[in-house]
Amino acid sequence: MAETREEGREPARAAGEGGEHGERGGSGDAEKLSLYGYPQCPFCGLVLRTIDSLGLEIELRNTLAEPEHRRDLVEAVGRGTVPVLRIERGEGGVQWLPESADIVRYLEDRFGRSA
Ligand SMILES: N[C@@H](CCC(=O)N[C@@H](CS)C(=O)NCC(=O)O)C(=O)O
Repeated sequence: MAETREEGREPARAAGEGGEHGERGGSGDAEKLSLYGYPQCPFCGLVLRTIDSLGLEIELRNTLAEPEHRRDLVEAVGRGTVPVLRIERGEGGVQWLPESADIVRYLEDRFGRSA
């Protein structure tokens, strides 16, 4: 599993607010997910296909087209390599998950049919 970064606590927000993916699966722990990357990146493509096949709606924060998204990513993770999944938990913690294979595994474990 790739190293992940935890931010300090942030105010909790309702699942689904702002068009990002919200809670699914009935676990009760609302999460807001956003993907930092861009469609032309093959590793991002792997993640985007997984998102599609699982029928999820996760906001893509395009780090190529939107400099502020790349700036936020570098600030949080220390580098601009994508994809990175930003997981904002209902209780206020934020986790940044890099590495396409780890992101795919996380999404399949969390939202796959057997989840
Ligand atoms: N092992 C990484 C590789 C990711 C990767 O190489 N991403 C490229 C774009 S496809 C990138 O961000 N390169 C620019 C950089 O590393 O700053 C993964 O599977 O996610």
